[in-house]
Amino acid sequence: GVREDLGDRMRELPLGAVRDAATQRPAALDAFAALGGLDAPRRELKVIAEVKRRSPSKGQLADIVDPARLARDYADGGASVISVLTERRRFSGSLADFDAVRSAVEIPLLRKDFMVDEYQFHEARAHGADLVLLIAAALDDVQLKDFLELTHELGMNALVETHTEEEVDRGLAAGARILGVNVRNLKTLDVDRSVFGRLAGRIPSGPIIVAESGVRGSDDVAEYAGLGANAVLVGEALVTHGSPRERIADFQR
Ligand code: IGP
Repeated sequence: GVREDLGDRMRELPLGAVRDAATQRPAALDAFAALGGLDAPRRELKVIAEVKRRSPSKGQLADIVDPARLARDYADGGASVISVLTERRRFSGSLADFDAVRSAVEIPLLRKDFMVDEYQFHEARAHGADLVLLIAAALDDVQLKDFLELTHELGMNALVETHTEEEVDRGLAAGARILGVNVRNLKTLDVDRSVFGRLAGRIPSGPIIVAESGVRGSDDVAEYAGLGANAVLVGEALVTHGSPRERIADFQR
């Protein structure tokens, strides 16, 4: 359809044109505030619900026929932010999925992809993203700082993803306001939930702390919350569930 075409055409735009397209968009929504803002530790746990078709570890997770409908379900269930995978090769995501979700809900959206090039940040904003992913393991200190700055210049927030103590320190030094701890090792794909407590323990108060990956049910959510998570990012457990809306509500009880 039209949106798919737009997605494909946008990827072919030169940097100047995608930059212009980004400035035409209404301002980004405040994902930092949606996740509790400076008051995050005193607020109830927030859920970032992910539109995820496939994962490299498990293959196809769900046949998501209508990402817009899934996104509305997430929003109705009380998700504070929706994450949409746009990486195609390993996750079968696309900017067309992102566009479909953008036109369906009015809560902040995370463009979930491996962000390694300035182009992708303007492109994310041009598609209406409010939040982007910065994976500390994939970026050196200069890139981390520069991309964080660019993200903020574009009016967006960044989820700075970490998996080791060193990455947490680097994320903090770069000025991350939303710090994710991914309990899945992106190289081995192993999930080790104990990573969260270990890393969360060294994050000073200030940044919003997001526990990412491996949430199977409300027990995992409660455990992360008890260890200092302000939000959880959940994909598989939602897309493989018959009623994601109820599942999210469950997580927040
Ligand atoms: C969601 P899960 O186990 O609930 O499906 O995980 C999310 O954390 C995971 O998709 C993710 C990810 C990433 C995907 C975390 N960091 C980086 C791609 C790239």
